[in-house]
Amino acid sequence: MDAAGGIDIIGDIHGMHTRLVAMLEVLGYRRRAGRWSHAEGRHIVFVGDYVDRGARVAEVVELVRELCDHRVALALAGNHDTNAIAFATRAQDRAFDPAEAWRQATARLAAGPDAAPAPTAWLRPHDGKNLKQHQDTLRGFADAHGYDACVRHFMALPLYLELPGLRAVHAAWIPPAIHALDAWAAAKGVTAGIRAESIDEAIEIQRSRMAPDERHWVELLDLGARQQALDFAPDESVAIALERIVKGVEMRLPGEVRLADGGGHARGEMRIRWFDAAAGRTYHEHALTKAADTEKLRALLGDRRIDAREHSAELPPLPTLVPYHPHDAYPADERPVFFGHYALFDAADRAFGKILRANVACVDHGGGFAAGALSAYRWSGERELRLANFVTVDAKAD
Ligand SMILES: [Mn+2]
Repeated sequence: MDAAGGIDIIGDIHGMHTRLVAMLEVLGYRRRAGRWSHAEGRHIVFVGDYVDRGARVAEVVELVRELCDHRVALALAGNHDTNAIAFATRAQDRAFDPAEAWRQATARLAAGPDAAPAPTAWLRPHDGKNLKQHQDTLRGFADAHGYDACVRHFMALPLYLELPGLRAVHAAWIPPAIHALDAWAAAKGVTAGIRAESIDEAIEIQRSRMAPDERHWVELLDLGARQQALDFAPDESVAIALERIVKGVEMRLPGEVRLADGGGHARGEMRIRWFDAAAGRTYHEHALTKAADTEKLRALLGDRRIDAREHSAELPPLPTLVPYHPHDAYPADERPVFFGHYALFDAADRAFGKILRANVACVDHGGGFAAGALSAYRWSGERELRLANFVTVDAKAD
C-alpha cells in the first residue's frame, strides 16, 4: 500500500455535482484556504465519464480538475469523455474544433426536432442519438469557450492506471488492448496510460507526461480506420483497443434476443463479464448488465449455455466483440482491478454489481441516473475486496 494513505476509487459522475460534493464530504476530503486535502493523506482515482446526463457538467469538470491540480486526485478518461473528442472533430479534414461543434450542436438543439441537418460532418455525427446523449453537456456550458476547454482537457486524461497494488480503467482491463495502446503511443512519443510505484508518483507523471494530442486522437477515434482494420487484424487496431477499454466487451445474443441500451435502443449484443471465462456459463451468468436485463436473459434463454461455435474467432468480429475465450481473462491471483461504466444498480439488492470477484470491483452504480447512486470504493491496500468498503451517495439528482 501507498505509504501516504489509501485510495478512494470514485465511479462515473455524469454531471451530478451535488452527489460528487456529498461524496467528497463523506470520504473526508476538505477544501481549506483554497486547497483540497485529506487528513489521512488519502487520494482519489476517478474512473471517467464526467459528462452527459446531469446538468452541472461544467462544475463537475472544474471540481475534478481542481482536485487533480491540488495533487489529491488522478482522473481517467471514460467513453463519454472520448466521445466528446470525436463529437468535436470534423470528419472531412480531421480538424479538431470544439467551439464550432458546440455552436452548431447547440443551434440544432435550440431549433428542436425540425432542425436542419448539421452543416458539417463530424467524426461522431451530430445525429439524433448522439446529440441527445450529449445535450446536457452542450447546455451545461454557457459558451463555446467553456466547452472547448473541457474537451481539450479530456484529451490529456490517461486511459488506465497501474500501481503495484491495484489497476483502474473505465470499463475493461484487456491486456492485448492495453499493449496495443502502449505500442501505438510509444511510436508517437506519447503515453496512453500511467504505470507508477505509488499514487503520488502517478499524479506527478500525469502532470508531466506527453499525452496524445489532437492529431493522435484522430487515429484513436477514427471509425474508418477501425472498420478497415477489422478486415485483417482487429486486435492490432488502436481504435478497437480504445473501444474495448472504455466501452467494455460484448457478445452476440442468440436468435432474436434483444436488450435495450442506455438510450432505449434494441441491441443484439450483451455486455459480458470480461474478467471471467465464458466456457460452460449460461448467458445470464456471463452478462454484466443491470439486474432487470440479467433476469430477462434468464427468462428468455433459460440455462442455455454459451456455445463456443457461435462465438469463435472464425466469425467476422464486430468492433466491440471478442471471441469466446475458455480461460479467465483476469487471473484470480492478480492485484485488484476497479472500473466504472456499467451502471449496475438494483434498489432491492445493495450488494448487486459491486464485488464481482474477490479482486474485481465495479464502482459505477448509476451515479448519472436519478434512481442510481454515486459509488466509491475505499481501498487501503487489501488484495481481497470487501463490500463494507463501498460508499454510496444517492442524494437527489442535480
Ligand atoms: Mn461509460
